[in-house]
Amino acid sequence: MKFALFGFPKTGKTTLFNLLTGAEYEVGFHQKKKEELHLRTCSIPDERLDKLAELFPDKEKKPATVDFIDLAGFQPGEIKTSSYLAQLRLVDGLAHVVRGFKAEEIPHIFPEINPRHDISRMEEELILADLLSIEKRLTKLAKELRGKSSPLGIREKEVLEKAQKHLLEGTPLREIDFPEEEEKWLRAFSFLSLKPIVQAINLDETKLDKIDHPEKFLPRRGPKQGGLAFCGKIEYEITQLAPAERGQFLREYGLQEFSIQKFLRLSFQVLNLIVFYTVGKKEVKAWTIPQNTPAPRAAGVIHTDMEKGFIRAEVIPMDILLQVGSFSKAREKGLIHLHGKDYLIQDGDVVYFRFAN
Ligand SMILES: Nc1nc2c(ncn2[C@@H]2O[C@H](COP(=O)(O)OP(=O)(O)O)[C@@H](O)[C@H]2O)c(=O)[nH]1
Ligand SMILES: [Mg+2]
Repeated sequence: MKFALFGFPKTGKTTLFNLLTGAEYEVGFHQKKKEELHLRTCSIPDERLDKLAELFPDKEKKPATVDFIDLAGFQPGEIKTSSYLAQLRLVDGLAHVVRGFKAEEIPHIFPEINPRHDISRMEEELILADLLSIEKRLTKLAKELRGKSSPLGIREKEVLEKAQKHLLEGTPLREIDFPEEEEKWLRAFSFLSLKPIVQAINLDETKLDKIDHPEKFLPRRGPKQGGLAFCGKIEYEITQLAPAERGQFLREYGLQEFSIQKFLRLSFQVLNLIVFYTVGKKEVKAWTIPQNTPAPRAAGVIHTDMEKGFIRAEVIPMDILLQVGSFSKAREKGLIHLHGKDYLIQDGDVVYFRFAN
């Protein structure tokens, strides 16, 4: 799973990146080259994995991970430039960092501090980038289709025109319930407004009472989208304390959680993710996949060969395995089930994939 932190300049992108990943990049500093980015991989804390790993003390515990990238800020109208587009297209989810704090010495690009306005403005940017991609592709398609009969080309044109219509009405593609066949066409273009998005609002320290109600700052609500409010300044101060003291200070500010905890929960929601587990020769591992992933595709997350040569999946739900305490007991009791290629992996499944090389 990979998320890009992006947004207008001086909104707290690098501040949030540091809070989420434990990195210590300099903030308030303008990345000079647009291509320059920060990248960090974080382990996802997982109590079920901890329990599973206790059953296999000689194996290494490998949590699922999330990659974060932190991009340079961009001015309105700038997102279309290729260096941003290429980076944003690569990720599974977008995290729009939104300016909610006031500070005279840190000018904001818009006259007011208004998260709703800035979120709408950013949606327009994503929509505009997608419209440009569609226009380009339609122009090329028109040439390709001239004088030829290509059912696939015609279908592509229809799907793109449908998407274009929604975009022209100002609707991000993630809000449209496309049939699977159309969504497949669209996914191939990595449209920005189709990607799940978290809007992370960097609140003023005077607005801490709003931190549990990020939805108040969202101009629209929809699927594959969610809000998170944080206060970069205060959370940064807390991270400067000794680890043992941090929880207490967080609560003294009336805060329940660190941003990473909220972010991970929200990212699972907007990407519609579940976790499955594998127990290999040396490692006990957690993997994230979208809900309703068929077994072969889940195997492909581990290795493409396992997807190609998929034979069957041996599956036991985690809570049952923990109850009986070992694979051999589970096998004796007939609790491990064999599933074929149509089986949809469930959250908490412990899976052994049989495959042919
Ligand atoms: N007052 C205040 N300043 C902040 C907050 N979050 C970030 N800043 C400051 O805003 C400036 C820009 O932050 P940075 O994380 O580099 O923003 P970026 O340009 O979006 O990456 C820095 O000087 C930060 O210290 C906040 O919650 N409150
Ligand atoms: Mg930055």
